[in-house]
Amino acid sequence: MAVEKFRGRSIIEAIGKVKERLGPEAMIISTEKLGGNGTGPQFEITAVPSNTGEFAQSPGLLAEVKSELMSIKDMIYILNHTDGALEKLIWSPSLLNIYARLIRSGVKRDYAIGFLEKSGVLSDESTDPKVAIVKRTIKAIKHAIKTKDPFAANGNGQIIAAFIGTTGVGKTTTIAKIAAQLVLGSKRKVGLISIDNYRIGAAEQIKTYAHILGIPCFPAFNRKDLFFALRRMEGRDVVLIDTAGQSQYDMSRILELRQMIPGELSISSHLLLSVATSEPEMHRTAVNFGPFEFESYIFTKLDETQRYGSIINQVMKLNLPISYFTTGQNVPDDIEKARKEKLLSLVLNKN
Ligand SMILES: Nc1nc2c(ncn2[C@@H]2O[C@H](COP(=O)(O)OP(=O)(O)O)[C@@H](O)[C@H]2O)c(=O)[nH]1
Ligand SMILES: [Mg+2]
Repeated sequence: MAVEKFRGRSIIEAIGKVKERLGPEAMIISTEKLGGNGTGPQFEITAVPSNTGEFAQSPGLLAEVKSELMSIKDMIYILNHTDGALEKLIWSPSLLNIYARLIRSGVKRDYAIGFLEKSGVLSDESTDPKVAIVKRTIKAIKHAIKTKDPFAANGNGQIIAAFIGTTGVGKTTTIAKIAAQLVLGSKRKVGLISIDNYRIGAAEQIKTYAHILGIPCFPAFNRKDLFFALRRMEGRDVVLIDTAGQSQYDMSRILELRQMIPGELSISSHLLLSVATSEPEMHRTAVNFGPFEFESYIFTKLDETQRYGSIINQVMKLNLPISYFTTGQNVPDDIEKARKEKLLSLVLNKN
């Protein structure tokens, strides 16, 4: 294998030399910070061209090397998206690699560095490379995320859950999916209520789903209706409350809806956020729906993006458990209970 070493006063200079000689697809095998008095070269990069003979004869080996190492192209991407922290990363290509994956998924730089710091891989240079680095980083991320199933039978009687979020985020569809799972999968007795305080006709859509599942569904246009509907649902194990007509920017409507859901009843709220929306909008929604003191996030429309870092960023900003991911328009199939492993595989996907 045509391994070559390149030295530079800065990492950028060293990378420039590799790129010039071996091209942007060259793979970095190792990086090293050299000792010395600061006048000579400070960094050394060991690299191979990606089409080198041995790799070309064995495409499997190339794929394997590519999945663990980083190309010059990726390295340049990282250089353009990181300031300051890079020096801590350069001693290990696998460290750079996992960092690059996080950044490419859209995980904020500070959070990505934070995970690496927590896992200890930045300070402990004796860490057995590759496997340990990936494992420890994954562990640190898992530690920072919580998941929760709001409908796990808890022996405490009826579970009442309201689904909140911006119009179009997927509330009604998600309720239909969850109701179907609970009815068909877990044989639970489920009832649906649709709060529609602006009479925009949202009840029709959910009524159709209720009809298909053979479960009761009542509309509620005011607090009195809601009490009435809840009384009629007394024999139900789980009551799912749909809400309609809220914009994340319309605080007065959000607060009106909040007032309709009485605090004295133990109704938990769950906030739906679409991963297809921009991150500032996602966070704004979470803040504006704050008065509900929602218990979990449901991230919707995972099928509409390829960057999942915003989920991690949101959870880091406001740390609440994730209950579900929805992955498409099909009712009831396109939903799954949130699992940390799933989120990690999305965020660290090989790209
Ligand atoms: N691609 C995709 N579309 C979804 C998903 N969940 C819901 N939708 C679609 O988003 C649109 C709005 O959904 P709806 O449940 O009516 O949103 P609501 O206004 O919050 O009740 C519908 O066309 C749904 O089919 C999802 O996970 N992926
Ligand atoms: Mg709806």
